Amino acid sequence: MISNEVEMLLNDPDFKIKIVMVGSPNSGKTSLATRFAKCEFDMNKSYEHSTDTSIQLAKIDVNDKQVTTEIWDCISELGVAHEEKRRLQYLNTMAFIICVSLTDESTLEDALHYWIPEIKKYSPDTPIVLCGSKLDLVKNDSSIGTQNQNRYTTYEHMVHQAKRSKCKTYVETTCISDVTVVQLFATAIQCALGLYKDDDSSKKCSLM
Ligand SMILES: Nc1nc2c(ncn2[C@@H]2O[C@H](COP(=O)(O)OP(=O)(O)OP(=O)(O)O)[C@@H](O)[C@H]2O)c(=O)[nH]1
Ligand SMILES: [Mg+2]
Repeated sequence: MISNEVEMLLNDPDFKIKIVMVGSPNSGKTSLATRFAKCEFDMNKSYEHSTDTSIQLAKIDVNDKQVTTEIWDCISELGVAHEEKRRLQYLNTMAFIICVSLTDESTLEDALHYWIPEIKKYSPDTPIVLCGSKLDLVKNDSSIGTQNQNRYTTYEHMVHQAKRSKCKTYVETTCISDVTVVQLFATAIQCALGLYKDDDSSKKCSLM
């Protein structure tokens, strides 16, 4: 059920949903944002580190109303000066996505010990979605992609880590197709609008 408050927001033509993505270098932020906003992903393109925060826009339908989502893809450098820049970029964020690469355990360590604490420090009440990226590159029960590496962590362990760190939920993604990427952003948007429930009832709101 959508509250009157959310209904009013959705009726406001200037309303934008601000989603901020953070995570360590090479954790897949830019690829996910671009896949969602532009439906583009080139697996053969070599990795290019983002040297500045960028914003991509995507139009989505929430309960038959078209709303703009702003996806902020934040710089991943650590250190005081970069944290200070990000602190300002976090203002008015409605939901965070923290990216962790399923091929690189250090990105999970960084999420637990750096990114989650940074967000909790500056935006303690804003919902966080923990995202495990590059699912196609790891061995999994499902049959997505090339799966040439072993996972360093199970899905269940990641769900546990997300709960323990007070993230709203955990979603696994691969940019090789739209499905999981749409699921990630749909979840983040539901969290942003206060519509996410950790059970089937959140699916009563129609999104996309
Ligand atoms: N196979 C595969 N490769 C991916 C996926 N997502 C990202 N990559 C690759 O991983 C590398 C890093 O992805 P980016 O999206 O640039 O990572 P980032 O988090 O923006 O990195 P920084 O800008 O350095 O913070 C790129 O070479 C991507 O092509 C995925 O789902 N599957
Ligand atoms: Mg990037």
